[in-house]
Amino acid sequence: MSTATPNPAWDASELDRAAFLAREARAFAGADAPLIAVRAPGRVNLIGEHTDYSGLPVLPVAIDRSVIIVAARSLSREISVYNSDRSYPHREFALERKIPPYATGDWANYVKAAVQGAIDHFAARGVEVSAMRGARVFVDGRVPPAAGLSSSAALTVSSALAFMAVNGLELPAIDAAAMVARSEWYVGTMAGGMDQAASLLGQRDHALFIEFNPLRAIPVKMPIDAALVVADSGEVADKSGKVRSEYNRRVVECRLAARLLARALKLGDVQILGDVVGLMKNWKASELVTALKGAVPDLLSPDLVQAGALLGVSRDDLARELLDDSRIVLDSRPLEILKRARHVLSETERVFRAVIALEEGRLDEMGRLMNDSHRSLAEDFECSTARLDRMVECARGAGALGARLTGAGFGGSIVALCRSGDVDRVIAALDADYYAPSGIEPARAILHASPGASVIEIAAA
Ligand code: NG1
Repeated sequence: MSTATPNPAWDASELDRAAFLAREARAFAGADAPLIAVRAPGRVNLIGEHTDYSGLPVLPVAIDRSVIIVAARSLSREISVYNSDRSYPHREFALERKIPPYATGDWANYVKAAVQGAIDHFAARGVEVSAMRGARVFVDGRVPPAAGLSSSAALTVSSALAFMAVNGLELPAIDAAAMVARSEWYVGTMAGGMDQAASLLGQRDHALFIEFNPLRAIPVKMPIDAALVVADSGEVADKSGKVRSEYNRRVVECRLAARLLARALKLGDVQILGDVVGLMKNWKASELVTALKGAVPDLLSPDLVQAGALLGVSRDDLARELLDDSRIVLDSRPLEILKRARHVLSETERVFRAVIALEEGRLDEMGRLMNDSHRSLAEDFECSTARLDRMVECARGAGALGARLTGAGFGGSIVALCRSGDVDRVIAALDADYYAPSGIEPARAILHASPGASVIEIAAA
């Protein structure tokens, strides 16, 4: 029998999962080995989609679907990772200053990304990798993968906390969030920091208003009669393939929009749209879009020659800065500048309005903002799909106050905001009008805002 330190953030099933993993861990590490257990939730984003990598705010909630890790410190310098889902094979890698990734798509790259992030962070503060120890790590993930619910962030956050805990390294949650924010870059996605921040800083019954540069999170109470239905389209939003190149292309388009807008407004050194918004505080999104429209064509050639000419920099310099040392490859489609900027800037205004709507309990307004967000994502950001569009229509038709795709899109899930009394109707409609005709196993649930990640100790038998 192992006893876990009580922590109200963990529900009974999560403690059971930890106890199960602890039995496996003890079989390897010995009955007396001190064990730590970590819980890190996934997240669903209410609004503020594709804004985080422009340094603009988001409004997610951490959810009651989590990754649990149990880890034992080892004397070796190997990290050995086991997954309770045996379709994710056992992996083992050595601790070193620069850890080479596995092949693209390998699940354990997220563990490597987390460990690499911690090594970089602590090495910069004088803790050398040679002083760090390896661990046996046992993972049980219950955040649906590739569904827009940040299973990857739950895995990187839990891995980072486990690695730190076995090495006696500590950080306040906000600093840990900043540390792991860039972890997905290791796997080749130029993601922003929303997912990791939500997983680390979540609070029960609250959404989180998250701002970046510097990272800051303010809890926003969810109105008592609000319920969130999350439904998976069954269309896999796989970040290791096509979705990743679409995502990274959007990142480049947004960065270009920022520089072109800064040039039009004579703003000097600007990298992301968040810089522009910060400098032009009194300007509305529509005014910024008009300024951009007056200055550049809506579409630019993908070779970056035209963009370089407009910005007065060489094509090669621009490529070096925007394409992350050629990790991003652009195909032959023209780059969309105006539409992408219009989405990001208008979405930012919606996030601020959404915070007020939630604080004032105006769920109708919140629903409208979510609907507007979906329309903008579909038309201007072009990251919705026919299935996601069908699902949001279906949820709204059955009484949801608002519904939108959540996460990067190109598949994955929708989130519908409902009054508690309407939830059953919305779920029944999704089952009857979306899942049944498409022949897809229903995958929808009512999710609750849950606490952020935490570490507990499991005492020896
Ligand atoms: P999902 O699709 O949930 O992985 C992605 C990014 C976020 C954010 C959203 C769009 C990753 C790991 N996360 O979320 O940072 O940019 O898209 O708002 O790529």
